Amino acid sequence: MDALARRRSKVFSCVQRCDTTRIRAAVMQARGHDSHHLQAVAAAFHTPDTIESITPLGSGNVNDTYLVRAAGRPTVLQRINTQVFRQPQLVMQNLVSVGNHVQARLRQPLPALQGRRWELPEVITTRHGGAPLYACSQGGFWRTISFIAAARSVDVIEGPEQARELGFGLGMFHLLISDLPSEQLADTLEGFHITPLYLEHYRQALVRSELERCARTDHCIAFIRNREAFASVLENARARGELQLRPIHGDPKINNVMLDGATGQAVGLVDLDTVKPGLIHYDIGDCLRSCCNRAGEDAPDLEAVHFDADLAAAILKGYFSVANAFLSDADIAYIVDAARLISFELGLRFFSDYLAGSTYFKASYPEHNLHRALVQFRLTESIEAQEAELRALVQRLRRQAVLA
Ligand code: GN1
Ligand code: MG
Repeated sequence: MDALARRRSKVFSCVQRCDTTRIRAAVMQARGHDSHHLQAVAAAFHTPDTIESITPLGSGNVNDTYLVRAAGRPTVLQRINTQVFRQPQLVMQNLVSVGNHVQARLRQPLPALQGRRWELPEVITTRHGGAPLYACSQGGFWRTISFIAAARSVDVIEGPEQARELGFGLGMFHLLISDLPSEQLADTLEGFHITPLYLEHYRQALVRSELERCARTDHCIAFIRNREAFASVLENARARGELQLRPIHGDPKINNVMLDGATGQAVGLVDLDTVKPGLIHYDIGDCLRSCCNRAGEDAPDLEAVHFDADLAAAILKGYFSVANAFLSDADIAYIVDAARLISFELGLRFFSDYLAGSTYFKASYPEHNLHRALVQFRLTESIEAQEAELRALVQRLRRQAVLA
Protein backbone atom coordinates (compact mmCIF):
# COMPACT_ATOMS: atom_id res chain seq x y z
CA MET A 1 0.00 0.00 0.00
CA ASP A 2 1.51 3.37 -0.92
CA ALA A 3 1.59 6.32 1.48
CA LEU A 4 -1.53 7.96 0.04
CA ALA A 5 -3.55 4.75 0.19
CA ARG A 6 -2.36 4.18 3.80
CA ARG A 7 -3.47 7.67 4.79
CA ARG A 8 -6.82 7.12 3.06
CA SER A 9 -7.48 3.81 4.71
CA LYS A 10 -6.70 5.44 8.08
CA VAL A 11 -9.39 8.01 7.32
CA PHE A 12 -11.84 5.38 6.11
CA SER A 13 -11.44 3.14 9.14
CA CYS A 14 -12.05 6.19 11.29
CA VAL A 15 -15.16 7.12 9.31
CA GLN A 16 -16.89 3.94 10.35
CA ARG A 17 -16.77 4.83 14.03
CA CYS A 18 -16.49 8.61 14.38
CA ASP A 19 -18.78 11.59 14.38
CA THR A 20 -18.52 14.29 11.70
CA THR A 21 -16.13 16.55 13.59
CA ARG A 22 -13.71 13.73 14.24
CA ILE A 23 -13.96 12.64 10.60
CA ARG A 24 -13.07 16.13 9.51
CA ALA A 25 -10.16 16.25 11.97
CA ALA A 26 -8.96 12.88 10.67
CA VAL A 27 -9.25 14.02 7.06
CA MET A 28 -7.32 17.18 7.87
CA GLN A 29 -4.66 15.21 9.69
CA ALA A 30 -4.41 12.69 6.86
CA ARG A 31 -3.73 15.56 4.47
CA GLY A 32 -1.15 16.93 6.88
CA HIS A 33 -3.10 20.09 7.70
CA ASP A 34 -2.89 20.04 11.47
CA SER A 35 -3.48 23.33 13.22
CA HIS A 36 0.24 24.16 13.56
CA HIS A 37 0.75 23.64 9.88
CA LEU A 38 -2.28 25.74 8.99
CA GLN A 39 -1.12 28.48 11.34
CA ALA A 40 2.29 28.54 9.64
CA VAL A 41 0.75 28.68 6.16
CA ALA A 42 -1.68 31.44 7.17
CA ALA A 43 1.28 33.39 8.59
CA ALA A 44 2.71 33.60 5.07
CA PHE A 45 -0.20 35.94 4.30
CA HIS A 46 -1.08 37.51 7.67
CA THR A 47 0.99 38.85 10.57
CA PRO A 48 1.00 35.85 12.96
CA ASP A 49 -0.42 37.59 16.07
CA THR A 50 -3.34 38.99 14.10
CA ILE A 51 -4.63 35.49 13.19
CA GLU A 52 -7.70 34.83 15.32
CA SER A 53 -9.07 31.57 13.92
CA ILE A 54 -8.76 29.06 11.09
CA THR A 55 -11.77 26.87 10.35
CA PRO A 56 -12.69 24.51 7.48
CA LEU A 57 -14.92 26.21 4.93
CA GLY A 58 -17.40 24.79 2.45
CA SER A 59 -17.64 21.33 0.97
CA GLY A 60 -15.35 21.45 -2.08
CA ASN A 61 -14.36 18.11 -3.58
CA VAL A 62 -10.99 19.18 -4.94
CA ASN A 63 -9.13 21.98 -3.11
CA ASP A 64 -8.80 22.25 0.70
CA THR A 65 -10.46 25.44 1.94
CA TYR A 66 -10.34 27.33 5.27
CA LEU A 67 -11.78 30.55 6.59
CA VAL A 68 -9.05 32.59 8.26
CA ARG A 69 -9.96 35.48 10.51
CA ALA A 70 -7.08 37.89 10.86
CA ALA A 71 -7.16 41.41 12.24
CA GLY A 72 -10.94 41.18 12.39
CA ARG A 73 -11.24 40.38 8.67
CA PRO A 74 -12.29 37.06 7.13
CA THR A 75 -10.25 35.70 4.21
CA VAL A 76 -10.19 32.36 2.38
CA LEU A 77 -7.10 30.16 2.55
CA GLN A 78 -6.89 27.34 0.00
CA ARG A 79 -4.50 24.58 -0.86
CA ILE A 80 -4.72 24.07 -4.59
CA ASN A 81 -4.97 20.40 -5.46
CA THR A 82 -2.05 19.98 -7.85
CA GLN A 83 -3.15 16.44 -8.76
CA VAL A 84 -6.01 18.23 -10.52
CA PHE A 85 -4.56 21.65 -11.35
CA ARG A 86 -1.05 20.73 -12.47
CA GLN A 87 0.00 24.36 -12.97
CA PRO A 88 -1.31 26.39 -10.04
CA GLN A 89 0.53 29.47 -11.34
CA LEU A 90 -1.79 29.48 -14.35
CA VAL A 91 -4.82 29.21 -12.06
CA MET A 92 -3.66 32.35 -10.26
CA GLN A 93 -2.88 34.13 -13.52
CA ASN A 94 -6.46 33.51 -14.69
CA LEU A 95 -7.86 34.71 -11.39
CA VAL A 96 -6.03 38.02 -11.84
CA SER A 97 -7.10 38.34 -15.51
CA VAL A 98 -10.76 37.67 -14.69
CA GLY A 99 -10.62 40.02 -11.69
CA ASN A 100 -9.09 42.89 -13.67
CA HIS A 101 -11.54 42.45 -16.53
CA VAL A 102 -14.63 42.33 -14.33
CA GLN A 103 -13.50 45.26 -12.17
CA ALA A 104 -13.03 47.35 -15.33
CA ARG A 105 -16.53 46.42 -16.54
CA LEU A 106 -18.04 47.24 -13.17
CA ARG A 107 -16.59 50.75 -13.35
CA GLN A 108 -18.83 51.36 -16.42
CA PRO A 109 -22.60 51.73 -16.02
CA LEU A 110 -24.25 48.30 -16.16
CA PRO A 111 -28.07 48.59 -16.17
CA ALA A 112 -28.54 44.79 -15.96
CA LEU A 113 -27.10 44.91 -12.43
CA GLN A 114 -30.17 46.89 -11.30
CA GLY A 115 -28.08 48.78 -8.76
CA ARG A 116 -27.03 45.74 -6.77
CA ARG A 117 -23.48 45.13 -5.58
CA TRP A 118 -21.33 42.60 -7.43
CA GLU A 119 -18.04 41.26 -6.09
CA LEU A 120 -15.27 38.84 -6.97
CA PRO A 121 -12.73 37.11 -4.80
CA GLU A 122 -9.47 39.11 -4.96
CA VAL A 123 -5.97 37.70 -4.67
CA ILE A 124 -4.13 38.56 -1.43
CA THR A 125 -0.38 38.16 -1.88
CA THR A 126 2.22 36.80 0.55
CA ARG A 127 3.67 39.20 3.13
CA HIS A 128 7.20 38.59 1.92
CA GLY A 129 7.74 38.83 -1.82
CA GLY A 130 4.15 39.75 -2.68
CA ALA A 131 3.56 36.43 -4.45
CA PRO A 132 0.06 35.13 -5.29
CA LEU A 133 1.02 31.61 -4.16
CA TYR A 134 2.86 30.25 -1.16
CA ALA A 135 4.82 27.05 -1.80
CA CYS A 136 4.87 25.28 1.54
CA SER A 137 8.06 23.44 2.55
CA GLN A 138 5.92 20.38 3.38
CA GLY A 139 4.60 20.46 -0.20
CA GLY A 140 1.54 22.10 -1.65
CA PHE A 141 0.63 25.45 -3.10
CA TRP A 142 -1.50 27.76 -0.98
CA ARG A 143 -3.28 30.98 -1.79
CA THR A 144 -5.37 33.54 0.05
CA ILE A 145 -8.32 35.31 -1.53
CA SER A 146 -10.82 37.78 -0.16
CA PHE A 147 -14.09 36.56 1.33
CA ILE A 148 -17.21 38.19 -0.10
CA ALA A 149 -18.55 40.00 2.93
CA ALA A 150 -22.10 39.75 4.29
CA ALA A 151 -22.94 36.94 1.90
CA ARG A 152 -23.57 33.22 2.13
CA SER A 153 -23.89 30.22 -0.13
CA VAL A 154 -26.29 27.29 0.13
CA ASP A 155 -25.79 23.58 -0.56
CA VAL A 156 -29.49 22.88 -1.00
CA ILE A 157 -31.88 25.31 -2.63
CA GLU A 158 -34.41 26.97 -0.36
CA GLY A 159 -37.10 27.97 -2.87
CA PRO A 160 -38.01 29.47 -6.26
CA GLU A 161 -37.04 33.05 -5.33
CA GLN A 162 -33.56 31.83 -4.54
CA ALA A 163 -33.52 29.74 -7.73
CA ARG A 164 -34.20 32.89 -9.73
CA GLU A 165 -31.26 34.61 -8.03
CA LEU A 166 -28.96 31.67 -8.74
CA GLY A 167 -29.90 31.89 -12.43
CA PHE A 168 -29.48 35.67 -12.41
CA GLY A 169 -26.04 35.24 -10.83
CA LEU A 170 -24.87 32.91 -13.58
CA GLY A 171 -26.28 35.20 -16.29
CA MET A 172 -24.54 38.21 -14.79
CA PHE A 173 -21.26 36.31 -14.56
CA HIS A 174 -21.55 35.28 -18.23
CA LEU A 175 -22.33 38.86 -19.22
CA LEU A 176 -19.35 40.24 -17.30
CA ILE A 177 -16.83 37.84 -18.82
CA SER A 178 -18.41 37.65 -22.29
CA ASP A 179 -15.82 40.05 -23.75
CA LEU A 180 -12.80 38.71 -21.87
CA PRO A 181 -10.30 37.93 -24.65
CA SER A 182 -9.63 34.18 -24.73
CA GLU A 183 -5.87 34.75 -25.10
CA GLN A 184 -5.95 36.12 -21.53
CA LEU A 185 -7.16 32.76 -20.23
CA ALA A 186 -4.84 29.81 -19.79
CA ASP A 187 -6.30 26.31 -19.95
CA THR A 188 -5.96 25.21 -16.33
CA LEU A 189 -7.62 21.82 -16.79
CA GLU A 190 -7.34 20.30 -20.23
CA GLY A 191 -10.37 18.37 -21.42
CA PHE A 192 -12.57 19.72 -18.63
CA HIS A 193 -16.22 19.07 -19.60
CA ILE A 194 -15.42 17.44 -22.93
CA THR A 195 -17.74 14.51 -22.23
CA PRO A 196 -16.39 12.16 -24.97
CA LEU A 197 -12.96 12.45 -23.35
CA TYR A 198 -14.42 11.45 -19.98
CA LEU A 199 -15.96 8.47 -21.72
CA GLU A 200 -12.58 7.46 -23.07
CA HIS A 201 -11.02 7.91 -19.63
CA TYR A 202 -13.80 5.76 -18.14
CA ARG A 203 -13.17 2.92 -20.61
CA GLN A 204 -9.52 2.85 -19.58
CA ALA A 205 -10.38 2.98 -15.86
CA LEU A 206 -12.82 0.09 -16.32
CA VAL A 207 -10.20 -2.08 -18.01
CA ARG A 208 -7.60 -1.32 -15.36
CA SER A 209 -9.84 -1.55 -12.33
CA GLU A 210 -9.36 -4.50 -10.00
CA LEU A 211 -12.56 -3.81 -8.11
CA GLU A 212 -15.03 -6.63 -7.67
CA ARG A 213 -18.23 -6.07 -9.66
CA CYS A 214 -21.55 -5.86 -7.85
CA ALA A 215 -25.13 -4.96 -8.77
CA ARG A 216 -24.40 -1.26 -8.28
CA THR A 217 -21.32 -1.20 -10.51
CA ASP A 218 -23.12 -3.30 -13.15
CA HIS A 219 -25.94 -0.77 -13.12
CA CYS A 220 -23.47 2.07 -13.73
CA ILE A 221 -21.74 0.18 -16.54
CA ALA A 222 -25.05 -0.54 -18.32
CA PHE A 223 -26.26 3.02 -17.72
CA ILE A 224 -23.18 4.47 -19.39
CA ARG A 225 -23.25 1.95 -22.27
CA ASN A 226 -26.80 3.03 -23.13
CA ARG A 227 -25.79 6.68 -23.38
CA GLU A 228 -22.48 6.47 -25.25
CA ALA A 229 -23.82 8.20 -28.37
CA PHE A 230 -25.48 10.94 -26.31
CA ALA A 231 -22.12 11.84 -24.70
CA SER A 232 -21.13 13.79 -27.84
CA VAL A 233 -24.31 15.87 -28.13
CA LEU A 234 -22.74 19.23 -27.25
CA GLU A 235 -19.34 18.61 -28.81
CA ASN A 236 -21.03 17.55 -32.07
CA ALA A 237 -23.12 20.73 -32.03
CA ARG A 238 -19.91 22.69 -31.53
CA ALA A 239 -18.18 20.85 -34.39
CA ARG A 240 -21.14 21.65 -36.67
CA GLY A 241 -20.80 25.33 -35.76
CA GLU A 242 -24.18 25.48 -33.99
CA LEU A 243 -22.60 26.31 -30.63
CA GLN A 244 -19.56 28.54 -30.07
CA LEU A 245 -16.83 28.71 -27.46
CA ARG A 246 -17.10 31.62 -25.02
CA PRO A 247 -15.54 32.34 -21.63
CA ILE A 248 -17.30 30.24 -18.99
CA HIS A 249 -17.08 29.64 -15.24
CA GLY A 250 -16.73 25.85 -15.53
CA ASP A 251 -18.08 25.00 -12.08
CA PRO A 252 -21.10 27.19 -11.24
CA LYS A 253 -22.70 24.71 -8.88
CA ILE A 254 -25.20 25.95 -6.35
CA ASN A 255 -22.74 26.73 -3.57
CA ASN A 256 -20.44 28.75 -5.79
CA VAL A 257 -23.01 31.54 -6.08
CA MET A 258 -22.79 34.03 -3.23
CA LEU A 259 -26.09 35.45 -1.98
CA ASP A 260 -26.39 38.66 0.00
CA GLY A 261 -26.99 37.78 3.66
CA ALA A 262 -29.79 40.32 4.05
CA THR A 263 -31.54 40.52 0.66
CA GLY A 264 -30.76 37.07 -0.72
CA GLN A 265 -29.69 38.64 -4.02
CA ALA A 266 -26.85 37.03 -5.97
CA VAL A 267 -23.75 39.18 -5.47
CA GLY A 268 -20.96 37.17 -7.09
CA LEU A 269 -19.60 33.81 -8.16
CA VAL A 270 -16.61 32.19 -6.46
CA ASP A 271 -14.32 29.25 -7.31
CA LEU A 272 -12.91 30.74 -10.48
CA ASP A 273 -10.23 28.07 -11.09
CA THR A 274 -11.91 26.66 -14.16
CA VAL A 275 -12.79 29.90 -15.98
CA LYS A 276 -11.79 29.33 -19.62
CA PRO A 277 -13.28 29.21 -23.09
CA GLY A 278 -15.96 26.53 -23.28
CA LEU A 279 -19.64 26.10 -24.04
CA ILE A 280 -21.95 28.16 -21.81
CA HIS A 281 -24.09 25.01 -21.84
CA TYR A 282 -21.63 23.32 -19.49
CA ASP A 283 -22.37 26.13 -17.02
CA ILE A 284 -26.12 26.20 -17.56
CA GLY A 285 -26.24 22.41 -17.22
CA ASP A 286 -24.13 22.45 -14.06
CA CYS A 287 -26.26 25.17 -12.48
CA LEU A 288 -29.45 23.25 -13.28
CA ARG A 289 -28.20 19.84 -12.17
CA SER A 290 -26.85 21.13 -8.86
CA CYS A 291 -29.80 23.39 -8.00
CA CYS A 292 -32.74 21.28 -9.15
CA ASN A 293 -31.84 18.17 -7.18
CA ARG A 294 -33.11 19.09 -3.73
CA ALA A 295 -31.81 15.82 -2.29
CA GLY A 296 -28.20 16.92 -2.98
CA GLU A 297 -25.13 15.20 -4.42
CA ASP A 298 -24.87 12.87 -1.44
CA ALA A 299 -28.60 12.03 -1.23
CA PRO A 300 -28.80 9.02 1.12
CA ASP A 301 -32.01 7.80 -0.54
CA LEU A 302 -31.67 7.41 -4.31
CA GLU A 303 -35.45 7.31 -4.65
CA ALA A 304 -35.57 10.89 -3.40
CA VAL A 305 -33.41 12.16 -6.27
CA HIS A 306 -35.57 14.12 -8.69
CA PHE A 307 -35.08 16.99 -11.16
CA ASP A 308 -37.44 19.73 -10.02
CA ALA A 309 -38.83 21.41 -13.15
CA ASP A 310 -40.36 24.32 -11.20
CA LEU A 311 -36.96 25.22 -9.83
CA ALA A 312 -35.48 24.89 -13.34
CA ALA A 313 -38.11 27.37 -14.58
CA ALA A 314 -37.17 29.88 -11.88
CA ILE A 315 -33.44 29.49 -12.59
CA LEU A 316 -33.92 29.98 -16.32
CA LYS A 317 -36.16 33.01 -15.76
CA GLY A 318 -33.37 34.59 -13.71
CA TYR A 319 -30.73 33.56 -16.26
CA PHE A 320 -32.69 34.80 -19.28
CA SER A 321 -33.39 38.13 -17.54
CA VAL A 322 -29.69 38.92 -18.11
CA ALA A 323 -28.61 36.54 -20.85
CA ASN A 324 -31.52 36.44 -23.29
CA ALA A 325 -29.93 39.05 -25.57
CA PHE A 326 -26.80 36.99 -26.15
CA LEU A 327 -28.48 33.57 -26.56
CA SER A 328 -29.11 32.29 -30.09
CA ASP A 329 -31.98 29.95 -30.96
CA ALA A 330 -29.41 27.13 -31.20
CA ASP A 331 -28.21 27.95 -27.67
CA ILE A 332 -31.79 27.62 -26.46
CA ALA A 333 -32.30 24.35 -28.33
CA TYR A 334 -29.50 22.62 -26.38
CA ILE A 335 -30.39 23.71 -22.82
CA VAL A 336 -32.27 20.54 -21.87
CA ASP A 337 -29.51 18.40 -23.43
CA ALA A 338 -27.02 20.36 -21.34
CA ALA A 339 -28.81 19.61 -18.05
CA ARG A 340 -29.02 15.94 -18.95
CA LEU A 341 -25.45 15.76 -20.23
CA ILE A 342 -23.76 17.48 -17.30
CA SER A 343 -25.62 15.25 -14.80
CA PHE A 344 -24.56 12.20 -16.82
CA GLU A 345 -21.01 13.50 -17.18
CA LEU A 346 -20.60 14.09 -13.46
CA GLY A 347 -21.90 10.59 -12.76
CA LEU A 348 -19.42 9.25 -15.28
CA ARG A 349 -16.59 11.22 -13.64
CA PHE A 350 -17.54 10.03 -10.14
CA PHE A 351 -17.78 6.42 -11.33
CA SER A 352 -14.47 6.54 -13.21
CA ASP A 353 -12.82 7.98 -10.13
CA TYR A 354 -14.32 5.21 -7.99
CA LEU A 355 -12.91 2.63 -10.41
CA ALA A 356 -9.51 4.33 -10.26
CA GLY A 357 -9.41 4.34 -6.43
CA SER A 358 -10.86 7.82 -5.72
CA THR A 359 -7.78 9.84 -6.51
CA TYR A 360 -9.57 12.94 -7.89
CA PHE A 361 -12.69 13.66 -5.81
CA LYS A 362 -12.22 13.64 -2.04
CA ALA A 363 -14.13 10.70 -0.58
CA SER A 364 -15.23 10.18 3.02
CA TYR A 365 -15.76 6.41 2.72
CA PRO A 366 -14.63 3.80 0.18
CA GLU A 367 -17.82 3.73 -1.90
CA HIS A 368 -18.54 7.45 -1.70
CA ASN A 369 -17.82 8.15 -5.37
CA LEU A 370 -19.86 5.11 -6.44
CA HIS A 371 -22.82 6.44 -4.48
CA ARG A 372 -22.33 9.94 -5.92
CA ALA A 373 -22.34 8.41 -9.42
CA LEU A 374 -25.63 6.62 -8.70
CA VAL A 375 -27.16 9.91 -7.53
CA GLN A 376 -26.16 11.71 -10.75
CA PHE A 377 -27.41 8.83 -12.91
CA ARG A 378 -30.72 8.91 -11.10
CA LEU A 379 -30.92 12.65 -11.76
CA THR A 380 -30.12 12.03 -15.44
CA GLU A 381 -33.03 9.57 -15.62
CA SER A 382 -35.35 12.09 -14.01
CA ILE A 383 -34.43 14.67 -16.66
CA GLU A 384 -34.93 12.07 -19.40
CA ALA A 385 -38.38 11.22 -18.04
CA GLN A 386 -39.41 14.90 -18.25
CA GLU A 387 -37.63 15.74 -21.50
CA ALA A 388 -40.67 16.79 -23.58
CA GLU A 389 -42.09 19.00 -20.79
CA LEU A 390 -38.69 20.58 -20.15
CA ARG A 391 -38.20 21.38 -23.83
CA ALA A 392 -41.63 23.04 -23.95
CA LEU A 393 -40.82 24.94 -20.75
CA VAL A 394 -37.55 26.32 -22.15
CA GLN A 395 -39.28 27.49 -25.35
CA ARG A 396 -42.06 29.14 -23.32
CA LEU A 397 -39.57 30.96 -21.10
CA ARG A 398 -37.62 32.10 -24.13
CA ARG A 399 -40.77 33.58 -25.70
CA GLN A 400 -41.59 35.37 -22.44
CA ALA A 401 -38.03 36.73 -22.21
CA VAL A 402 -38.17 38.02 -25.78
CA LEU A 403 -41.44 39.83 -25.04
CA ALA A 404 -40.26 41.28 -21.71
C1 GN1 B 1 -15.67 19.57 -8.05
O1 GN1 B 1 -14.22 21.02 -5.80
P1 GN1 B 1 -15.59 21.46 -6.17
O2 GN1 B 1 -16.56 20.84 -5.25
O3 GN1 B 1 -15.69 22.94 -6.31
C2 GN1 B 1 -15.39 19.53 -9.55
C3 GN1 B 1 -16.64 19.92 -10.33
C4 GN1 B 1 -17.81 19.04 -9.93
C5 GN1 B 1 -18.02 19.13 -8.42
C6 GN1 B 1 -19.12 18.21 -7.97
C7 GN1 B 1 -12.21 21.08 -10.85
O4 GN1 B 1 -15.90 20.90 -7.67
O5 GN1 B 1 -16.40 19.78 -11.71
O6 GN1 B 1 -18.97 19.43 -10.60
O7 GN1 B 1 -16.80 18.77 -7.73
N1 GN1 B 1 -14.31 20.46 -9.86
C8 GN1 B 1 -13.28 20.07 -10.62
O8 GN1 B 1 -19.44 18.51 -6.66
O9 GN1 B 1 -13.18 18.95 -11.10
MG1 MG C 1 -14.79 23.93 -7.97
